[in-house]
Amino acid sequence: MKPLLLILTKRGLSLCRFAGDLGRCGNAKASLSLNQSAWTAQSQIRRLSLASGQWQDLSQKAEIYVKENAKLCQPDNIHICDGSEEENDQLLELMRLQGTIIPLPKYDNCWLARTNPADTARVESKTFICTEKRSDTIPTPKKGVKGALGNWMPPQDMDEVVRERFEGCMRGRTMYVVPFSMGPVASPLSKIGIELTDSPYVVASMRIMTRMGRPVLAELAKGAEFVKCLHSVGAPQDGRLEYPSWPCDPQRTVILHKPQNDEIVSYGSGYGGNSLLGKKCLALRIGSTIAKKEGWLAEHMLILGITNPEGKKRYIAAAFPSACGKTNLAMMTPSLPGYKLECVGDDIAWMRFDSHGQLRAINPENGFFGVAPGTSRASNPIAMDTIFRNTMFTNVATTSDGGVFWEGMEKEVSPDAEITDWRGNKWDKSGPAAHPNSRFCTPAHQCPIIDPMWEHPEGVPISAILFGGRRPAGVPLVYEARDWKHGVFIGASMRSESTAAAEHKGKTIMHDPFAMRPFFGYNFGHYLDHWLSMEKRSQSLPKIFHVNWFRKGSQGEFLWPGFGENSRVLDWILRRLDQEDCARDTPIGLVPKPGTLALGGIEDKVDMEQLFDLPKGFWMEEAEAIGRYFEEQVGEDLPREVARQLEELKRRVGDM
Ligand code: OXD
Ligand code: MN
Repeated sequence: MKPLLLILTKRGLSLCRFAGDLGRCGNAKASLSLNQSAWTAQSQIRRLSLASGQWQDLSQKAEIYVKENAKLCQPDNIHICDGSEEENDQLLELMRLQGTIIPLPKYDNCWLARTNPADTARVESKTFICTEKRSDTIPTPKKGVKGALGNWMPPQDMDEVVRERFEGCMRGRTMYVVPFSMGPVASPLSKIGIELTDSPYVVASMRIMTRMGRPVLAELAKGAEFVKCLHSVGAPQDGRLEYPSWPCDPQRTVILHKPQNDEIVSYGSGYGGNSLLGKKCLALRIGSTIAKKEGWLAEHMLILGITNPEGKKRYIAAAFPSACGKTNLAMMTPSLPGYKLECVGDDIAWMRFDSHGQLRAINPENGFFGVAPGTSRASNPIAMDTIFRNTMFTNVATTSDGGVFWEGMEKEVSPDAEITDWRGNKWDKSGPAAHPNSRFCTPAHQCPIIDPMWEHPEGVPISAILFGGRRPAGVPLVYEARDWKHGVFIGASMRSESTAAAEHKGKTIMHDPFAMRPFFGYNFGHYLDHWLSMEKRSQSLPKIFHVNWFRKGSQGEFLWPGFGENSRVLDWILRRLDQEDCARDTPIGLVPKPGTLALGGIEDKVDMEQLFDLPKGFWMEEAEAIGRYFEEQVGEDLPREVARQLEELKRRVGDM
């Protein structure tokens, strides 16, 4: 019989068999609670023993997957997660004892995790797609140019990388088996995954971000296919954990995807984008390869519903690069009277045409993993009403009254409160209090404006698609694509100022086509073909627009107030969907005719001329930069139609 541990959870005393995890952690207090060597010896004998759940809970295929990987990783225990509240309480308590999380007593069931400072973002340079042929994964860049559209690894190298890192990597730890569904359980648009992980933080976060546990086990028992997701936070080769409460192995971190087998393997990082494998890895990288095969779209897009003052409701999907305000737009409070906005999702959209040719979207996620800094009552009051219950915060700062703090919350904390920075030190103001990529991980159903259709198994009908980014110069507030092909070109040409969501340093304008550059599961040229092919699937394609809330004036000031005022732009877009004659043609697309953007009340604050100015020099350079990017990065894989669109743009700009 395994040693049992009594753990005090918010539901009282509870029995726990997670002792192995406590043994592995460096928290002296926790380590005292068991005799580690006795435990390890015992675990050698009981390899593959279940600490929680039963083998019958898994389908035969799932059981084989778990056992094969348990043999490889050699955990002390296996725990099949049922997703219950009791299980969650025990995991939270375990993490509290390990020092991985601390409670935030100001709120209800909210926690803060502080990571190893070397593990705070997605690591794009260590993220690979494994296919036999390189050209299935990435276009061939021009000679002498480094490819920037993903990384490729041949399958045999992947096997070696996995063996090197995973053999015995879970010794002294529990392997959690996390059955999860991306999308409502049993929806025809949803996909199931099983994540094997040695991180209780990942389990607790997956419970928020996905539908996890019993209902998914029931689907598996019916024989449902699943995406295989193996994750370990790992440990450095010398075994020494610099931050025992946040084990990881930044030197050897690697995130691998094998689309041929619907398989994901992630080692060395506990940070969400690298470790919550349902999100970027499944829903976007593997998702996009499945979508290509099955004829649909897996996209880095928010989904919102907007009802105009006449009561007509439409749904819009929008692709912006990471940390460019997707969550803010998805939860926007419209400043225009009579408008109502509801949120379906803030990061990912799975979209397919139904039998009537209507594009329909689901949000495959179950929670929001939002960037905290910049979120405030002023910028996103709805998010602030969502996140102070049942939330896992990561790398935010704390206040002496038991709450959280980040840049943007200055007016929302007591002036007497002392602030502890994201590393756990008294904040000396020499750097940011919260890490710029600090996050909240919070259940979507808590959002006060969650759309009544957000879990509808068939998805919501999409009428418009928006592309956008942070463009301080040259790019107008809004413009409309001439048609679908032009819209695909606009998506392919997207550029944006870099942000803190990934490991980039400094601010530069980066190409980020479709906001998918870090998330393509296959060759971007083939992805463009796939988008172009959608034209064959429907007579009533959504209209495509480009928006830019971030244009700046000569003094560096934003020219557009943004946030709730963006409803004025959505209003114009909806009127375009209703065929209103409120657009005029320009070389880059259709922009609002003078006087047609609803500016009532803010006329004095915005300079429409500057906002919609199209400097010829800028657009010549922009077209050149896009052309160079296509030539250097996409080469022969660039669809002819996209090249033609670029030539058209150059011609029109040349005639300006
Ligand atoms: C995210 C990202 O975490 O895009 O959503 O980086
Ligand atoms: Mn994202």
